[in-house]
Amino acid sequence: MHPEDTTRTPSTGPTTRRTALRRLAAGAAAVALAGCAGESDGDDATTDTGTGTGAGTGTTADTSTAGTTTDGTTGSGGTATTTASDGTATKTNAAERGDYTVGMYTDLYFDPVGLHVEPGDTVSFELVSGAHSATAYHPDNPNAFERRVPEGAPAWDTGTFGEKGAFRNVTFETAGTHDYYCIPHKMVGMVGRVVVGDPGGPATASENPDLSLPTADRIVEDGTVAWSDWESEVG
Ligand SMILES: [Cu+2]
Repeated sequence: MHPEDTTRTPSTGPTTRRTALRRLAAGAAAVALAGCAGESDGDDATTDTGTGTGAGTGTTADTSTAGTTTDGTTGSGGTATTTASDGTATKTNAAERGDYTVGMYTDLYFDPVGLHVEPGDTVSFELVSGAHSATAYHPDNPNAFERRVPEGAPAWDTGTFGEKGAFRNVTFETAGTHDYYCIPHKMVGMVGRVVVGDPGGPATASENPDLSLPTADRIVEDGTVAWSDWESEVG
């Protein structure tokens, strides 16, 4: 009873949240179910996301609790402040919140999933729930596999951290489109996009392999794309 889809390549075509979660399900169930769980299309009527399509309210509400951020705590694996040659810095446990905040959630998404900033702006990646990282698709980062940040952009990476309310700041100096992912959850589509100034670079030239993302042009036009809006569009 093995369908012939065991050799399907999940990297072809747009990756929706549904297929990403299906990948998670297949992985969690190990090989036993992989052969039967595999259709990548054909049952569009079902939405097997845990958050529900119509209930995306309040996803950013609890960022206001971030006053609990402490200066002294250190996350695992990300205790150093690194400054790349172009001046882009990834700071850890910065006391000051940046110009923008992106929340990281236990349901495995970044919110907003798309954000437009200007060169020199700082984005605070805040741990709302779970344990996550925000990590540039740069060959020097773990399991990035491909570059999806502009040439000259450093391998920015917050490291994985799990202190609720803590945040890590990333200052973006290099213009273009920056795709990033969560190291523990990349394979289930926990990825996001920051456009710095004008869109550009490899992330603009091809679809993200782990999750379909809002286009850079749309992000510039809208300023931010909320996860709840995007999830309801790409299902
Ligand atoms: Cu994560």
